[in-house]
Amino acid sequence: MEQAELIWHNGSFVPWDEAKVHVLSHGLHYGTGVFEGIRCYETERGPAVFRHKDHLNRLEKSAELYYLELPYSVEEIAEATRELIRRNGLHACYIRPLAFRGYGEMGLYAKSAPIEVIVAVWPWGSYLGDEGKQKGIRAKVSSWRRIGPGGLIPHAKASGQYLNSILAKTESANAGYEEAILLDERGFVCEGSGENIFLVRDGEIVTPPHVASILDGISRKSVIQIARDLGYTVVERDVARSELYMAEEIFLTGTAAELVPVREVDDHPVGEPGEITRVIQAKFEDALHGRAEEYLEWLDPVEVPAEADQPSKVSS
Ligand code: PPE
Repeated sequence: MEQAELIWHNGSFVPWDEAKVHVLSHGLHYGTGVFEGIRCYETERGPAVFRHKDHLNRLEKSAELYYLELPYSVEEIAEATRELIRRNGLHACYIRPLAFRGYGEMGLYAKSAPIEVIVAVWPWGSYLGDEGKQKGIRAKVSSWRRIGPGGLIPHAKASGQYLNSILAKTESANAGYEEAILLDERGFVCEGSGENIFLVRDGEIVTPPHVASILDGISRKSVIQIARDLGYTVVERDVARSELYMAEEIFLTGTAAELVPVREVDDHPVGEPGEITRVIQAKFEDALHGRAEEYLEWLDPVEVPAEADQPSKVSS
């Protein structure tokens, strides 16, 4: 991975190589952590973080769902992040806040193990490749079902839960596909290993609902709004697996991936990225990069002092 100079760790800005934890950190053993994936984009008005507050509110909610008390407020983490981006001299980057139970007590009810919080930022290009964003990717329905509400909390973005995504992603990558699509425990379409999913059926846009164990994606929410503003009908409803093979268009949305068309599922062709996908992708890219006036409120500007206005590293 690409590195930056500094990482914010429990209130301090520390050199990248010195941001360390004890091997008996609780989160390492039990997955007791919650995190976010956020992006900062270079815009005409300077670097800006996309839906910063929404992501941090979800972090706070994920923590609360797992009884982890965040020692910093959303506003404190937001300010630390803006400062971290400035100090690292970055104009576009991926942002990874993580809160986890640290070192101090083992066992499952380790109330006295402190909660540590870090924010790391680094340049990270297209998650599923630039070519994938242009031409679409090949996906495979996973043999692993998405975690269900009977055992975990699909709405939380929690570290331990990602073993499920990793199983699915590994299976699909080993089989030569670029992404996995997981079904929920009932057998309906849920989402990608790290993205929400949308289909076009009879000109209507369809996406699985909250009860299908999805992560309530912020890109998903943004794309639903953009699509409706453009005049498309968006329906949140259960989607049968076979609809993946009959869809006119399919695309995935996520912070790391952004909007990525799917051109093939389980070796059934979906085809080249279709018109609806293209139109929404273009508008979404405009929103991310501050080129869409109507969505400027989604961007949290990182004010960079004029003399420090020299990008040392820039990613798209
Ligand atoms: N579902 C899952 C399981 C998921 O991990 C993500 C984000 C989404 C949906 C889309 O959510 P949103 O980013 O709010 O639109 N996945 C993050 C982690 C990727 C990683 O490999 O790490 C991300 O995109 O940052």
